[in-house]
Amino acid sequence: MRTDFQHLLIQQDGGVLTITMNRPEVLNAFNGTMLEELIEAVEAAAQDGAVRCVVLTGAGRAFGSGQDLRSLAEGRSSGAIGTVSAHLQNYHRVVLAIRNMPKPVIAAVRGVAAGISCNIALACDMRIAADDARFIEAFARIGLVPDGGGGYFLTRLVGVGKAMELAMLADEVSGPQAEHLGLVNKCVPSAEFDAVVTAFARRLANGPTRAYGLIKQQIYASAESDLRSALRLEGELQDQAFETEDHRNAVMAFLQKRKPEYKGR
Ligand code: LHQ
Repeated sequence: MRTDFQHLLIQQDGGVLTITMNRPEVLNAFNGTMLEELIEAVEAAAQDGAVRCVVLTGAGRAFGSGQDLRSLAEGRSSGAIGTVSAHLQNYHRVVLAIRNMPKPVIAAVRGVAAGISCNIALACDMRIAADDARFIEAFARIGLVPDGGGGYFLTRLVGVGKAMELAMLADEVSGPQAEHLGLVNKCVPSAEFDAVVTAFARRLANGPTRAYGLIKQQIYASAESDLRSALRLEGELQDQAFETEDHRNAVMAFLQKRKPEYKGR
């Protein structure tokens, strides 16, 4: 995939692809270019067989501060941004590309994750926060509703009552509070953040990638279906997992009392 983006840094280390949103002077707020580049990078990562885990993060002291409000105001007055729902479709492409990608996507959040940046973190499969993280559903502060899938993700991650509070009051949630609420998988001291994210991502990148893709389908479909449908889907997905090289090799490794090595096939 190409790496010469204007507002993204791309780094590949083994099977781990790190995408860093890079407009630190505005806490990585989204302008049109960064949004288009993120769509391209996430969609390319999904297609790239050498990528087995994606880490999404921000440069500098933040994950992201949401829509760039200056470029929104300019786009509105010039007519470049028409209806907001049309503009949102680009964000929806990012959200759907993350969810549909058949491999794990982790958000690594240090500092602020506000507005639609917060909700893009919630769209990822898992989240690791530093203890200086600040999650803010900032929308109501400017008279808007959570977008980028916020209403959907919040209700599923923290339940209806807490989702309502976070969306209406738009108060900051710290890293430790986010861990307590189930908004993130873990919160770690800032000094250990990079090492923990790297170890977590490497572990996923060295795992049974095909099974991980099927697990994503299973977990997300099961969150919205009845037991009978979930059991039917489980059978279909297990048929696919059962035929993978990683499954066969892992069973052999178990029987021969050695550690399995997953090739992602
Ligand atoms: C920014 C931004 C920013 C521009 C910090 N834009 N410059 C809505 C409508 C339409 C379509 C799509 O979707 C959306 C979704 C949304 O995301 S709506 C929500 C948009 N985001 C916000 O409302 C958050 C605005 N920012 C803030 O409230 C604060 O900056 C936070 C709480 C994020 C961080 O506060 P601090 O740590 O105190 O940093 P700061 O405010 O000093 O910001 C640092 C710089 O970044 C500053 O620029 P300056 O030149 O003064 O150093 C800010 O102006 C700039 N910045 N967020 N979204």
